[in-house]
Amino acid sequence: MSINPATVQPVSYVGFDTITSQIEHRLLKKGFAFNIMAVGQSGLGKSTLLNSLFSSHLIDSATGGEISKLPITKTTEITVSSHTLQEDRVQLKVNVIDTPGFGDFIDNNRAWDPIVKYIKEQHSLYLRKELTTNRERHITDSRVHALLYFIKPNGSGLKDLDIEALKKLTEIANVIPVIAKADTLTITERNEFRSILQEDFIKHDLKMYPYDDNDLTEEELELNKSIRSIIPFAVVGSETDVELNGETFKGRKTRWGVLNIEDIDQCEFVYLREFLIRTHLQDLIESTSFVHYESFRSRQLIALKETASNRNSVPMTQR
Ligand SMILES: Nc1nc2c(ncn2[C@@H]2O[C@H](COP(=O)(O)OP(=O)(O)OP(=O)(O)O)[C@@H](O)[C@H]2O)c(=O)[nH]1
Ligand SMILES: [Mg+2]
Repeated sequence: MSINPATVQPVSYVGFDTITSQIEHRLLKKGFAFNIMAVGQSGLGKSTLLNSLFSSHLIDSATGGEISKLPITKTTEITVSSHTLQEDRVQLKVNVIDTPGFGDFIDNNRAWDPIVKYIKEQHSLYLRKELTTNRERHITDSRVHALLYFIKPNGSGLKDLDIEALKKLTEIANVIPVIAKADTLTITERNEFRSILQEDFIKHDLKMYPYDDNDLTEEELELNKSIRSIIPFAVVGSETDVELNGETFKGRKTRWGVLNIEDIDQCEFVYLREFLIRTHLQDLIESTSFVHYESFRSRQLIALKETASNRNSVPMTQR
């Protein structure tokens, strides 16, 4: 496969090795969970990518064995599967939320509604737990920390359905867009498509993750800038082992040859995984809490206050 490695790399160094043991310790002590969701049109490889993302690392929480190798079928409802992810000496609890694809209905209007509802319900669940008198010390966190949004590799840009869905989703969650099935595009086509999408995000004022807030250090801002240059990540998922020159890896046979999904010169799958579970893990969890949950929480509390004051303003005789 003749691919020029330089063309798929971010503009500058991406500090994937920068996670500090301090963060690891803090997270481990808290016993946290990381919740990741995949959303997008039907058949774009959402289920396959979720499985490929952690497949070599996932251990089933229930059985202690490796996750099942059952074939992937069409996703028909929102399903959550919990796994323990073993990374060196660190264990992370990962909840993977798979969703049915858009496009299965004649009228796809508001196809994103069940997703929006699910995300808001998790916020609401958390808020209710927070507001109980005997608040738990560690509230089980089912809020969606990362939402992978799959974009069809059509070469021309976002469709109206994507724009509408992204408008809603970026308001309530950390959205990380990905170019699905990138093996169907050449490296040049991927880069061109990426630029078109980056312009579309700006044009439609879609606020993708990561955000540059004021407390970030110079280094973190630099890292985000570099990351942003390769977002949306062009990804390829595979559940099939392929053999090439005596080596076996997760891959796909393409028009150009065999593609190894773990090879950063061939697709950005590894960048995406490192971004999710290393460099931005803590920030994804914090942004969910401080940006998205906080705005949900304040809206709910204001509404509660208004209901209470309306009730109080009704004259006693009318109560
Ligand atoms: N070429 C290519 N095919 C892929 C890729 N990922 C998945 N596929 C294939 O695309 C088909 C659909 O994959 P799924 O993972 O079920 O897609 P999905 O988005 O979960 O589909 P729904 O659950 O129906 O929304 C399967 O035949 C996969 O083998 C990829 O990266 N490249
Ligand atoms: Mg699916």
